[in-house]
Amino acid sequence: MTSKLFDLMLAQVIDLPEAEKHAAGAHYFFPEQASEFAPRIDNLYMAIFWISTVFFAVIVGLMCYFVVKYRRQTGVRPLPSSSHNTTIEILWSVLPSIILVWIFYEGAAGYFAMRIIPEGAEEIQVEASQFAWTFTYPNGDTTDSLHLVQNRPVKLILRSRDVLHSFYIAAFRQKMDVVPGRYTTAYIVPTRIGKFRVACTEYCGDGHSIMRTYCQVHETAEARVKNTEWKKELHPPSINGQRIFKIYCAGCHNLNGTASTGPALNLIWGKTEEFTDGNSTLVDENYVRDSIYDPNKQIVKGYEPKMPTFKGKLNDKDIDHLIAFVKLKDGMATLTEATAADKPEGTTPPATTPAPTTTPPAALPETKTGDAGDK
Ligand code: HEC
Ligand SMILES: [Cu+2]
Repeated sequence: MTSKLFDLMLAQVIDLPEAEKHAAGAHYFFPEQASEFAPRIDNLYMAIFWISTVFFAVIVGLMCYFVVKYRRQTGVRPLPSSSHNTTIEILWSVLPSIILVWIFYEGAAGYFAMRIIPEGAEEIQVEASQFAWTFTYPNGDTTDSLHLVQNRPVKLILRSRDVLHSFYIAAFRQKMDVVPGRYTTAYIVPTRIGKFRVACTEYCGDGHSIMRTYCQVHETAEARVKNTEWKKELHPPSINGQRIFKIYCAGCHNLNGTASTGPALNLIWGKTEEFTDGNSTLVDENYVRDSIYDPNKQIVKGYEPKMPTFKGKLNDKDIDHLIAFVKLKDGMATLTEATAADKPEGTTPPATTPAPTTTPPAALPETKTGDAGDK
């Protein structure tokens, strides 16, 4: 029993990707700095650490010194303590304020740099489940370890299949909750080639400690294509989304900019949508998901609450696919398998046997076109 436990612990240590062992650029507090944000975060951390250390030493040092120097002694009469010293009071208010404002500024600016994700970042879907990670790339292929390209910005779109997890790559200083029922996002610019450990940092069940994998950063996109074990997917998510759209949504939504029972879906991505209750929201992954599962929570201005919920009919994956389709905006109307396969990266070589275009999406029940809406 004990030896088994010991073996298990040993396995956890030995199992480390090689990067963690050589850890070039690692600091005695931190693992290697492998992303654009890492130096900034570490520098702020060290600055706060040293500011605290210096103040601690000065304050506690002086205190000890004074305790000894001004201890009660026979024959010495205590002086009345001075009630006021403007210079000192201004100094000890202004100086710490400047330091605190600087710490706040650095923290806020660093936070925004990580949260405001520039357009054009490669989008990778991350699915957490007890107790594994699945990564889906823009062409639909998946892997169970994360594969990135050096210096290429990535937007991770995370969701959970079951309970709360947390996605953590220490070498990138990136950590994000993965919450069931919604999407969260994280932004990474990997700067070093190598393998880095990925862990779940939210206790998620008895297999929590084995919920780990690695992230490999490749030198070029070509190297990534070649050196990664892909689980091939026949179609990119947008093509799957298009099929679901034709079956369930086309009865009420156009793709040519004109309103039908519902708004034209090619116009919505990235726009700020106004609702009948006077609120408004940016159309992002979570908004589209909510619109499909809980359509009557907020009604788009100018429309009636006629959309049925698709809870139970469409699963998380279907929603991912629909979102990929909606993101094409005006490309929605003209999407064909040929245009979808036209990936800049060419992460998948064209399938040798083209799929028959009539195959229904595997995740969906057999449904006749048009029976979803009741107009
Ligand atoms: C029975 C008709 C009907 C069907 C079927 C339908 N919708 Fe809707 N949808 C609407 C209406 C009406 C609205 C506007 C009112 C509202 O906000 O619910 C809407 C709103 C939306 C919105 C918000 C649009 C915006 O401008 O902010 C999205 C996204 C959406 N639908 C997606 C879908 C998807 C995806 C499907 C297929 C899975 C679908 N709808 C199926 C009628 C429908
Ligand atoms: Cu987990």
